[in-house]
Amino acid sequence: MLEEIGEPYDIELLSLAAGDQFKPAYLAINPMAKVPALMHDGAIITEAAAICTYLADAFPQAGLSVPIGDPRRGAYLKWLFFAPGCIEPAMIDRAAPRAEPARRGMLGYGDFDTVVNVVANGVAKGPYLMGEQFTAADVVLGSTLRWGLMFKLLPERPEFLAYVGRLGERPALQRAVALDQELAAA
Ligand SMILES: N[C@@H](CCC(=O)N[C@@H](CS)C(=O)NCC(=O)O)C(=O)O
Repeated sequence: MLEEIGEPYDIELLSLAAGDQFKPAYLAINPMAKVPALMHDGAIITEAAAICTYLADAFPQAGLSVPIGDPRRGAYLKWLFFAPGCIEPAMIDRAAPRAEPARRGMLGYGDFDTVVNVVANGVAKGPYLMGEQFTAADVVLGSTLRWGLMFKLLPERPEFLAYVGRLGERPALQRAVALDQELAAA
């Protein structure tokens, strides 16, 4: 998301393996002991989807938001919430099933197959969730799909593969992946 915004930023790395996320200095930033966290203009924002929504609104010149008043805003917000609210819990429940399965009505995401079908329909037409406009919703949902496919938590639906293929052509994502690899190797 930061590479898509194109403004300068600093990264502060934590070692999750060493438990940096549980140290008081970081718990003061995010009491959930989870990364990522963003600091901007003195404000701290946590939760990846909230961070991306915030950045898209804070830097409108990047064109990654669908602004208030635009009739497409509702669909944009739906996709931003859909990844952490439906896709991620559906994948995790599939990977680590409950001893006693929950009724469909108890699960906010309903059921895995419906989630997969709805997302596949959402990305099928493309090139992006909102059509020609690439938005923060693609950063959030696209990251979730890339992660789910990488760990084989999602089926390799042709719609998913085509969509993440399009995302992979974006120079910002290529820069971010290269930076991740550089940081991981350091
Ligand atoms: N709800 C959080 C979840 C973030 C998350 O799962 N972060 C993982 C790394 S990808 C983490 O911090 N794991 C460290 C731990 O749980 O100790 C978000 O969407 O930002």
